[in-house]
Amino acid sequence: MAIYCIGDVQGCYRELQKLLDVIGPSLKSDTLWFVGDLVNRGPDSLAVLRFVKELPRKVVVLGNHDFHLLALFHNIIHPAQHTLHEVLAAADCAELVGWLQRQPLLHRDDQLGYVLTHAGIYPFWDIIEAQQYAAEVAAKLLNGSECQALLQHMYGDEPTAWSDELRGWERLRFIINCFTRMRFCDAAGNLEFTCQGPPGTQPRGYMPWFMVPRRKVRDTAMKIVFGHWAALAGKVDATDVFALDTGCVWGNYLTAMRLQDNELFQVKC
Ligand SMILES: [Mn+2]
Repeated sequence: MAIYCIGDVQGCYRELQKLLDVIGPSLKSDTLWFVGDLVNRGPDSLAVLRFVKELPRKVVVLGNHDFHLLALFHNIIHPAQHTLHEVLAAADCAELVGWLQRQPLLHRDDQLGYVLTHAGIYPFWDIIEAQQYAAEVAAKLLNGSECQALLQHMYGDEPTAWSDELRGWERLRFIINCFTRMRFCDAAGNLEFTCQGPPGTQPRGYMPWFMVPRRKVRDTAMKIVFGHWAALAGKVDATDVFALDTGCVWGNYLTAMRLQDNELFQVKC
């Protein structure tokens, strides 16, 4: 009854199947966790969605590309080009998107001592706060008209820092940005969204979110598994966070980690 946590799949269905061949999990008794960004950019988002949705034992958290699919489906955005046409044209699209929309932004397993989110946990939130804020967004996604409005208002980089006073769309936008887009943060809690490179390429004063001094969820019994940041290539200077996006969609690797012993499994794109 192992738990395998799998990095950003982004429509790379073939690599996902190869990875499962390498791991050899029992899909009936082992559990698969996905760090989010199941879809977009890769060649077969539809097959990934259908496969993961039907898994008997899985946990999925939402990533920015999953939100992108929700926004496309709900006619919020109309980009000139995107890679989700096949999903949107599928006969079971509404069912797949409806399922995706019911997935959380954070999953916590106390027994194993892991918390799963797409981009990480904002360094100035403790685990209780993080869970509460993730739940605020999830509640909106579950409600038809509020979901529509949320998707309309979620785009943007502002506000850059958290405040308990934040209300309305600003509050929810910041929460979504933390859980799905965060990489660099400064000591005052401002997020920086323009830099997508590895540590060292960010503007002065910023650091990876997991290196912020006095990060609240740190060195506790709760370790953080996340994806989103392919440029890290799985490397972090911290013993309590695990970066699983190894850039499969960019021609690199799809990675899984067995949570019980931190053993890594990888397949090349
Ligand atoms: Mn992402």
